[in-house]
Amino acid sequence: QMMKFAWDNYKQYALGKNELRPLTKNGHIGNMFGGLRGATVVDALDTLYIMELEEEFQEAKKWVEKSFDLNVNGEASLFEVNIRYIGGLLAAYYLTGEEVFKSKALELGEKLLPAFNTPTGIPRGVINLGRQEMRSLFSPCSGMSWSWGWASAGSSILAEFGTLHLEFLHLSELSGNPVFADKASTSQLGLQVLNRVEKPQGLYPNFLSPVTGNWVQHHVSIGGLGDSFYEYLIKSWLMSDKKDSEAKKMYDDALEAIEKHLVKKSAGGLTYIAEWRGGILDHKMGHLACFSGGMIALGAEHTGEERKQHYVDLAAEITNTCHESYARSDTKLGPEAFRFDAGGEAMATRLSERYYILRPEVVESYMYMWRLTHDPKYRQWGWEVVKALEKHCRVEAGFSGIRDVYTTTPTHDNMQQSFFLAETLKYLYLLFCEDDVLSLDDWVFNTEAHPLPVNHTNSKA
Ligand code: DMJ
Repeated sequence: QMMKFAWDNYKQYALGKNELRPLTKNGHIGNMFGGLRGATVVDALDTLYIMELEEEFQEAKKWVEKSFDLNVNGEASLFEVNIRYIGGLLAAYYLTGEEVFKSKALELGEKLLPAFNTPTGIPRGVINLGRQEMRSLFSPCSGMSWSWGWASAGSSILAEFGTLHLEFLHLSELSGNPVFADKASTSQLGLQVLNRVEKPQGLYPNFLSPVTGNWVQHHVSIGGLGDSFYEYLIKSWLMSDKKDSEAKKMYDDALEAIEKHLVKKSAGGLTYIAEWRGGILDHKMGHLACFSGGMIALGAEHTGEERKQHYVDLAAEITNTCHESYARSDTKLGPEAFRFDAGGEAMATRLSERYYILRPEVVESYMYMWRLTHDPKYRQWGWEVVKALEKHCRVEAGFSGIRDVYTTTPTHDNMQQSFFLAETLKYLYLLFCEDDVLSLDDWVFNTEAHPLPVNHTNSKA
């Protein structure tokens, strides 16, 4: 019902725009997708399908067939286009077998390739989606790429260039063209650049120069800027039916370094993952970092018996801390970031970190922890989130983020994020499904919760 409500309102007030603004009842386009439209449609396709919202799925499919225009000319985030659009289209194709999703995914994938034309092959973060061969006086930037203006010294971001290969491997698989896999596979990145460059204490900093292949700044985080790089290492291995041993080794080594240098316990007994700035710890966890409970749980299932319990415990402790960040707020929704210092534990201490934008990471970890342990507390915690969303985020025409989780009368931010339909609602739904609905043995979820099939043919080779 929540999904239907979110979709129906998007359809009524914002179909074809990227997101719904539920207070003003209009659409939002934004500047992340380079002129592409319908981010919510593409992000919602697989969730509608999985939830058997047949009529709504057909509405979304019809929009993709009739109105999804790839002939655009604007600056897009390579990462966001990949995880939301390519991921969403691929998942819709694999679930339904409908050719339209496959052909759109391949066409869009082609448009992203020029981003990899750098001295190291590490892509830049921003790409102009106009066709390169159409470059002219009127669209001189078609096919060109840039680094984000805010990223230090023209660097590329770990969580962006490290979050491409799941989707790109499938683009190669579906097209028979190895170019996608060659550009983005873990082994390419791993062997050629990341394995060569020295890692401070085994940690991966967040900023790397696509020109020299060296780190630009020593900020390490399992939250924003770093997060899905680690996620895609373990998922690469799983998606390859456990054949991509290099990705597994990179994941194991990275997790060991993270545990050694960043995992801490607060005075009150909460386990958290701190951030690292040139050797100094920042005792803060972002909401984004809360996906890590689920990731460590997923990895634990496939670890040797002697380490398995250790990682199950670590995943449970981190998930518990993230639950505390929700439980300690007045709305029972968690802040964008929370700290562990004299000011308190698992609570935001800065005004600017008190907001909640319908993010999925905490319920994502509940879903993985549930599937791993079947401890009913994860379903209870998920249900607390459902109730809180209904109470504080549901408005007349959709769901909205809130500006302060520490007040029971929060103001709304007037934005229904597309990832709310792609991820938050999908993970909540799966938390209450049987384990064979999108079994973790057969599917890996990309970082936007779009399911991609495990390549079981590998095991027959
Ligand atoms: C999503 O777009 C993805 O999960 C991404 O990896 C991180 N942030 C958002 C949701 O919070």
